[in-house]
Amino acid sequence: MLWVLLPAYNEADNMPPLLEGLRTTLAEWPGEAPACKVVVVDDGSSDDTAAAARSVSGLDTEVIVHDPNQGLGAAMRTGILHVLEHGTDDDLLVALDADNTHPTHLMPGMVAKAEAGADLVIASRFQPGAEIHGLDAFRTFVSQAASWLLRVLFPCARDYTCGYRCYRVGLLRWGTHRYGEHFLNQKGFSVMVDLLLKLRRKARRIEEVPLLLRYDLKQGASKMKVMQTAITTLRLLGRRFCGNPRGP
Ligand SMILES: Nc1nc2c(ncn2[C@@H]2O[C@H](COP(=O)(O)OP(=O)(O)O)[C@@H](O)[C@H]2O)c(=O)[nH]1
Ligand SMILES: [Mg+2]
Repeated sequence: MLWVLLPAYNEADNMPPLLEGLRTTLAEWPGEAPACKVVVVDDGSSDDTAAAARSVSGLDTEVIVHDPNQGLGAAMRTGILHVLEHGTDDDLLVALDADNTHPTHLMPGMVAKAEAGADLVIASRFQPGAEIHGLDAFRTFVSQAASWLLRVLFPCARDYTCGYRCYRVGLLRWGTHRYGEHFLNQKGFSVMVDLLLKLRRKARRIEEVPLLLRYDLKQGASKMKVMQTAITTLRLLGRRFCGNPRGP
């Protein structure tokens, strides 16, 4: 089973083209397409995100609606715990942004790497062949700086912050056993870095594929508050680097 997790906050405009793209990707999957369930975690959006997600036919889509705006980390937590409850350890979970900037046609390549033995596959902006369209210079610099810093402190990947990843469900289940209530305890965007730093302790193989980032297709503004995310993430790295791998 392939689970596709979409954390979404006010993505009504982006959801239909994204899900239509996913439907096409599944129809054109090389070889036999995996059975696929889509889980949208709508963070109590003030637009029609949930209705937009349900409007696309031909997919097995479940929409979980949160109380308004609990944050990206809370949405990832809800979605991952849902998959752990209903999925098996051999299933794969692909998480990606719901803003239609992460092309679904990268999924077959990511899934193929996972099926060949990778525990975690990252769609990476820093892998040769990656293309970035429409991201401003400041955001590009911040993600580049994060990559440099994290590669020095915790070498295990090149792109630590991109949300487009394929996880083996068994690896996520290990995370819940190892970290208990502290697994998935970040409320905001730092969830991505935190999840990778935690899972790297168990993942035997973390691999990356070149990301095609279509920021030019995004409708609406980014939900990320760059300075707040940078500060939260730096504080998190400080705690992790000073030897508190499990803690809050
Ligand atoms: N559920 C939920 N999703 C969020 C929240 N903030 C952002 N997201 C989603 O997280 C993903 C990343 O946010 P996005 O605006 O694309 O950030 P950017 O790609 O870094 O500019 C998108 O799918 C958003 O809809 C939130 O507070 N709750
Ligand atoms: Mg995005």
